[in-house]
Amino acid sequence: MPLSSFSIIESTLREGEQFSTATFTTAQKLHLVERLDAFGVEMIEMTSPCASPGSDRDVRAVVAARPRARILTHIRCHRDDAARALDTGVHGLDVVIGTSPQLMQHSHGKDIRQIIDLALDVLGWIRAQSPDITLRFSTEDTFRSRESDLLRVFLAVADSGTVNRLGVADTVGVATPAQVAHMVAQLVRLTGLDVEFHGHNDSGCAIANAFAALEAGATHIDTTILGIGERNGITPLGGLVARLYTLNRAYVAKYDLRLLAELDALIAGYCGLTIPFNNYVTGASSFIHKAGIHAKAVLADPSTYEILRPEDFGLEREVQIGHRLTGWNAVRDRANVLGLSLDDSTLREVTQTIKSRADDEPLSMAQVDALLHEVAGMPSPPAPLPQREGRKTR
Ligand code: HCA
Ligand code: CU
Repeated sequence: MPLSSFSIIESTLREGEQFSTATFTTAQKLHLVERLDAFGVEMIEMTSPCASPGSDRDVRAVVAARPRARILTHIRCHRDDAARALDTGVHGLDVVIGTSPQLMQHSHGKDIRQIIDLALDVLGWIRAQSPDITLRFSTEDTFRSRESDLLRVFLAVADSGTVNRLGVADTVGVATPAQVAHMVAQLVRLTGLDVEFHGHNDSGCAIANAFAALEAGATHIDTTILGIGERNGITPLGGLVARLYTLNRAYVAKYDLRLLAELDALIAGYCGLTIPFNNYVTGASSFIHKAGIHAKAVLADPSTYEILRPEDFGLEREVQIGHRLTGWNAVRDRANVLGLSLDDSTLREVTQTIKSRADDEPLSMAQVDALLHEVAGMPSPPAPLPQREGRKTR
């Protein structure tokens, strides 16, 4: 499958609700669905209606809002759960059952033969009730499951002809990209069905694993905004977008990337979080350039040190000047922005002044501006231009 035709299953309203500080109100869910629709995700996964009365009401409210994205709900492999989920009118069911020795022992107590029988029963029943619904079957804790067990389960399900998609889930964040690629490639080759990857981030591989899945032929990737989810979460929407964008912007051209910052801020607000400084794309320092050598090159051509163009995300870059690592090119650029004409030797001198003063404490942009006005023999402006610290370039 060409990388450009994958789909995002946005699971902030399911996996994301399992994040420690996430409890979304109905209004927040509806608003988020509306913004995810504007961004352009293909599918939105919601908490099972069996979880609580409010969860049931919210799935119905979201379906009734008729978003463009397909609404899925996530259920255990049970006929009762499936019946309740079907009753909400969702467009797709994501059915999951654990296959690792740990989950077979501590979660449902079934062996592989029983898992296969149950899966065939539940999936067959769902398909009989609803010939048109999108049906996915996944194995929880795929990467601690025995490969021979997985293949037995997946092949039996694929042969039953009931499902549209198979899912592999790195439930504990233990998989490596090579393991994910191996598993996904096998399923694609053996079943020809669509394959979804869901990856936790416990060991920091969630984005790399999602990408490996896509390269191996996966058709669907689960994400959440900011990567929220159980423990430290799953593949973040913004991180996946950044990974794909840097390879080829066309892979993510179908999404409105300028809404990423709004989505991240929305979920940070809902969950009482601060967006990490090193977050993909939307971290506070994602587009700040500091050292003199970097500043010089970025001012000449931003692509020298940027693989993501901030303007494609509705953001701005910033070149910091008032610090000890500054260089005279950045200072000259700032003087030009302020409309001050200073000769090269004056600029070099004032650069040295900034460096030695900044050895004690970095200068604010207002202080840099005041110094430049002073050496130019001009009165200082009342406020720094532009407003934020640093020189923003387009
Ligand atoms: C969980 C379940 C799950 C399910 C993923 C899937 C996981 O909450 O533990 O349905 O594919 O990580 O295994 O999120
Ligand atoms: Cu999960």
